[in-house]
Amino acid sequence: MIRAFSFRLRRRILLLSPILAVIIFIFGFGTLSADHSYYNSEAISTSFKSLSDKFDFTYLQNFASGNGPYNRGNLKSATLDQVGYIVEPNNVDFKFINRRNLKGKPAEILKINEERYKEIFKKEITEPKDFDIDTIRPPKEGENYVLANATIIALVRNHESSMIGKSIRQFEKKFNSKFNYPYTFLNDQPFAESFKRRMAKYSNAPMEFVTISPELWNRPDFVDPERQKKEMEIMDKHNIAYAKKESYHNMCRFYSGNFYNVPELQKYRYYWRIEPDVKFYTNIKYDVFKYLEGTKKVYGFTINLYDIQETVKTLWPETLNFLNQKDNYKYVNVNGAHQWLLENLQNPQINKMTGGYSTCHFWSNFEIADMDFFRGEAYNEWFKYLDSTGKFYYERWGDAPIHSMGLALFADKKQIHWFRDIGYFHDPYYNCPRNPETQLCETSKFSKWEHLADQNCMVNYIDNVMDDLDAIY
Ligand SMILES: Nc1nc2c(ncn2[C@@H]2O[C@H](COP(=O)(O)OP(=O)(O)O)[C@@H](O)[C@H]2O)c(=O)[nH]1
Ligand SMILES: [Mg+2]
Repeated sequence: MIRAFSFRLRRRILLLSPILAVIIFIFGFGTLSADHSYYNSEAISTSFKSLSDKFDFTYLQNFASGNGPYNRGNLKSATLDQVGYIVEPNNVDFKFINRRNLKGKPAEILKINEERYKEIFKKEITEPKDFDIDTIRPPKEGENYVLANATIIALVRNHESSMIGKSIRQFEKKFNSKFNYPYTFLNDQPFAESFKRRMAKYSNAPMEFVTISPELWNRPDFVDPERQKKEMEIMDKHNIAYAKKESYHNMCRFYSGNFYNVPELQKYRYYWRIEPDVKFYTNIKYDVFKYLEGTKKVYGFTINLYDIQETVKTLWPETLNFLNQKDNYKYVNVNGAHQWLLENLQNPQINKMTGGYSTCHFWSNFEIADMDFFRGEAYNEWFKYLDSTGKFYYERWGDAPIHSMGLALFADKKQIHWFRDIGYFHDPYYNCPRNPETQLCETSKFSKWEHLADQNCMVNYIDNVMDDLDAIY
């Protein structure tokens, strides 16, 4: 009986097999393709986005049963390989994906990137196209113009009056005389009357002179002075600029996590940071603050470069520590510029020392940005953690890599803007566009010194982060 039954059943199955095959094909393929959609970068970025918004991980359970090809370990490595990140509680990690499929030794990669940089700069550009710039033109004589909620920030010392004066002269000519945005001068020492008088000569805009409180400026008590001294000696022996200068460490920490807490800056949202002895080469004929506001962007930069790896040896590992504690994974923006933080082709020796961080960063001596981003919970919680390590002193973490890493992790990459149209110089690097409004710099030149060509990270940003280079300019 059993035999006959099983034979009949087998025969029936045999007869039905074409139909079954179709059913399996339709349903099976549907499920399979659903599985595969998990590995599709579009899909994963949306699912992860909703994931971090709602903290809903149920969609992962299909893959997380521990059986078959979708067990936890495989899921993690497959996800990292496909999309370059995994973001779950106590399981946050990132990986660089060589999407351009660049091959060769670092020197060869550099050559490719240099040529691409030059090629990109050949294009003549004018103003951003993703906003109606005509609505944010400078006011005409006598016209009532409502300014954005913004200020020009300059942290300076009394003895830098002539150098900051040089910057302001150009800055006024190229931009601010058209708008008269107010200045906020910051200093850890009281500004001298002579300094204030001198600044008033450079601009008609309102000026505020602020002494930073010691709580926001000085080394915090939990930093061990003995350890600091020891570490500073080591960095100094390795020729790291400013390694032993405590005031420089204070400055970096202040700009990293405290400037937006200065009481006099609470009334402002946007700022443009300027520094002594910088140059502006382009006549800017629109309100850059209203541009950020109107496009909902939080940060604008001009120069993008590598850092001295020894200054940020453990910044990335500490950041991963932070993201893998409590529910801090939720701060990661899955549409962030992570890949740029991890690029490892042009200067791979750097990533080896930094635990994976490329050291690519926006050069923060030029910033046009939204302080509310830095005031937000994600950036602040992360900064508090970093500060608690004392490594603004034991290492020499700069405010530029800190701002940049925070932006790349917690902001959407679309909220970060390359002010490609603004010609700018801070010794020894340029952003010099082919723009009819640009004068006195050499188009596409990156550095005053040829041997610094390998410090340029702009192409890595363009190719690993920007979706469409031509969409904005
Ligand atoms: N008030 C004050 N400003 C400082 C101090 N150290 C640096 N700065 C300012 O911080 C900014 C960065 O310093 P800078 O010397 O230009 O550093 P670099 O651009 O990294 O070489 C500049 O605007 C300086 O004027 C300091 O001890 N006190
Ligand atoms: Mg400087």
